[in-house]
Amino acid sequence: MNAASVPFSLRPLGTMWNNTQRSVTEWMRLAMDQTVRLAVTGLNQSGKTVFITALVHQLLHARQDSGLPFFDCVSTNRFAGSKVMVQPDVDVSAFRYDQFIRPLTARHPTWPNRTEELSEIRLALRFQPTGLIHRQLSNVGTLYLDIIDYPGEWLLDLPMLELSFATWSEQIFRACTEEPRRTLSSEWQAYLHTLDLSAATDEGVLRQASALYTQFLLRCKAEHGLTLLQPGRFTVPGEWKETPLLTFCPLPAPTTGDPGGDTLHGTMAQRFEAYKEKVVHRFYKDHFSRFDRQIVLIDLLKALSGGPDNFADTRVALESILRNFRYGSSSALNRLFWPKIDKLLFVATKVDHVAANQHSNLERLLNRIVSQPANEAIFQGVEVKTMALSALTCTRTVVRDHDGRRLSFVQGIPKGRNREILLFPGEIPESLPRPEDWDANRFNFLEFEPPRLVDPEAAPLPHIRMDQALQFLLGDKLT
Ligand SMILES: Nc1nc2c(ncn2[C@@H]2O[C@H](COP(=O)(O)OP(=O)(O)O)[C@@H](O)[C@H]2O)c(=O)[nH]1
Ligand SMILES: [Mg+2]
Repeated sequence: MNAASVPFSLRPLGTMWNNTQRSVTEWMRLAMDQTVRLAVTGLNQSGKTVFITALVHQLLHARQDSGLPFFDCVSTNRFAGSKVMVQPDVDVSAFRYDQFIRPLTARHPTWPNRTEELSEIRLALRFQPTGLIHRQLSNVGTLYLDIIDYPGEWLLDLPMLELSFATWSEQIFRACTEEPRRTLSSEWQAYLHTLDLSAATDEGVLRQASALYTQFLLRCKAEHGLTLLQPGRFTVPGEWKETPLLTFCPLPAPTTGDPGGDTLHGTMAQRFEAYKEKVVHRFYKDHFSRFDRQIVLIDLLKALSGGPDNFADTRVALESILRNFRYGSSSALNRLFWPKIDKLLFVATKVDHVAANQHSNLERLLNRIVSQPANEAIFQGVEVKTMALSALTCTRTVVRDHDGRRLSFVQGIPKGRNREILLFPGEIPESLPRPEDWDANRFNFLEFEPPRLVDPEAAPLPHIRMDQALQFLLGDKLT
């Protein structure tokens, strides 16, 4: 007769105790398993998809000798492996790790396709705990890591929550008095001038006005690389594409008082409010408020290459995004956001575009740009770090003598070519660029093709400081 078939009351006392003890231990172990919801945000093309893909690849291939010396759990040989699990939310798109890693690790590697929606992936990380209590309960701990990828453009909508339709419209028209917005918005503005805003609502007119406004935003983005574009869903619509929620645009103040409900003006104002409530507010409630940790990716090199106007626009857009991290205690948004976030990491991405001796300057420039929101977050008790990293390193730094000077070059395959070249990418200012820096046309950082990896299954992806990012984001949960 085996133990399982012995009636409970007849089992030897020792077995009962063992079983009871095991189930309590198991229960406590389960209670100690933790989940971290890591939100990855950044403007379009800042490197989110590549970062998450590379991070998952690192975690799936992490071993003691895998080139993550600053990721303690791995370098001290306590990491027992990880696995992609079923994601927790059934109503969110899956982050398609398999689809993204395949082109990156192919024989002729290419960058993954663009993604423009919210998606998530869950990993289970197994590790040997160091804490005495934890170790007594179990030899293995599990950390569930949920990574959420979402477009930073959607964060640009947050300030709209606190604006009326009239104030928001005013802000947009003010921005359109300056170039290049003035020229790009002319067709949309000319159309508005033909309209009687107090006329009865006409869905066709609403659609045409919002289509012209959307076209204006898309041209700002495509032709000038501008990022401060509201509403964020007009350029990155996600699930709301072609719904009435995205069928409105800013309007001038009516000249004859409030034109009332069922007029063009009234309907646009109602849609603006509906957009705030159903799109923006819902996003914050369903997702934003549930994040534990946040990483903000910033492509500062692209912003520098874009010239002074582009750089200024990126800064304003970033400030707008980062304002989410500094709402005072009286704000409703503060209550949505602050209760949970305990770590915030600002990252300058694609640092492999420049030589190794420029990394510290890039980090200083990043520090300068995010200093205010970083300080606010620190004041609110959040642990904040800034770093320059590359999720997938595509170049090597090569030091050569040139005209009697020792210069640092980078060697890699520029985007669109198929042969390596050696180039001098120039220097990064350690603080905000001065007018003479712009005049000298100093910033023109090339993009590169992904590296050709010999055996991506055997070796983890080449990176710069991903281990430090992992340590900051997860290290304390893996002890
Ligand atoms: N050299 C280099 N380029 C990168 C890296 N990460 C992203 N990129 C480039 O940036 C582009 C946009 O990256 P992606 O992750 O799709 O941006 P997302 O729009 O924020 O998801 C890619 O197609 C690459 O050209 C990196 O670590 N190193
Ligand atoms: Mg993406």
